[in-house]
Amino acid sequence: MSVTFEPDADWLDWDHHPSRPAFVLPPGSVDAHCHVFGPADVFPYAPERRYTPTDAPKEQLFSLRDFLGFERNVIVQGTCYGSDNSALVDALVASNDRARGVATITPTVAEEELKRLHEAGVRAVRFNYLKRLGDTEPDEYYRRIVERITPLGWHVVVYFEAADLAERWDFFTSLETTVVVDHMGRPDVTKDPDGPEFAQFLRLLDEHPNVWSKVTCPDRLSMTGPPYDDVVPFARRIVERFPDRVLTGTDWPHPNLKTHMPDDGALVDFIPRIASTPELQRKLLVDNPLTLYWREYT
Ligand code: 0GY
Repeated sequence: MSVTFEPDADWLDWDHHPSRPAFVLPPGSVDAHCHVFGPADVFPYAPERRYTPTDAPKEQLFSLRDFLGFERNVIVQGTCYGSDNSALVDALVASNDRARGVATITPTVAEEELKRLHEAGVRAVRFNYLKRLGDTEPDEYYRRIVERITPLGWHVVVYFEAADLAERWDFFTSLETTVVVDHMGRPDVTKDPDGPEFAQFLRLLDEHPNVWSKVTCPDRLSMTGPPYDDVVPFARRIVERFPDRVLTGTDWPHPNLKTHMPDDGALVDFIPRIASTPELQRKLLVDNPLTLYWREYT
């Protein structure tokens, strides 16, 4: 029996006509945070999902990659798929080695399945701590997953709100794998980038050389809207202080946005505002993602 999926009534669809960016991405640039959704009739969403998106299939992702001037993608399993990584694996396999993946798994995942994910190009797992996206499990649950992935050389991606960092600090800092934080730990950008809240996040990276940050999603964090001036000082501080531990990406197709849908071309033009020299840009867009996701090329 096939199930049909209606996108949420307030769902904002992705921009089918992005502008061509003025910034020319350096050769080998990686869009290190994006998703694939659907087609829903081929890759059905998880019953426990918190949202139902519009289709955003791999063909569209790859054509956006080419249009914007990226060469590769890191595709992150969306929470609407739970731990069914089928759409992700399908996209990785179709990418001709030009995409790697961040999966969601459970501690009891079969060894064969882990092997299949690795062969398809998965190199990390993601732990989501945003309550609006799903239930959070006890630390022990995530530790069991870490035990499963460590032999494969995978790393951990964590997604949390700034207000939750203090509570999660001990767990995050106990991890021995590389730990990549999504979207700068979602700072409140109305606060002072030199104030105590953001200082706590900077301290996480200062004290723990295995912690990296994505400087993604100005559109999610901004209170002022495009061109996201209020996010620049936060992202810039991270890029300048930790140039070898930062990643960026489009976040296409931008799930769960409520105020506006960003223009992916404008998001590319945001990059030179936070990485102001060719060297910082090369590290952010090429060297760092290759180190984490295409280690064999570096
Ligand atoms: C993002 C952010 C969000 C959603 C997801 O997996 C997801 O469902 O990542 C969000 O709603 O903030 O990184 O795409």
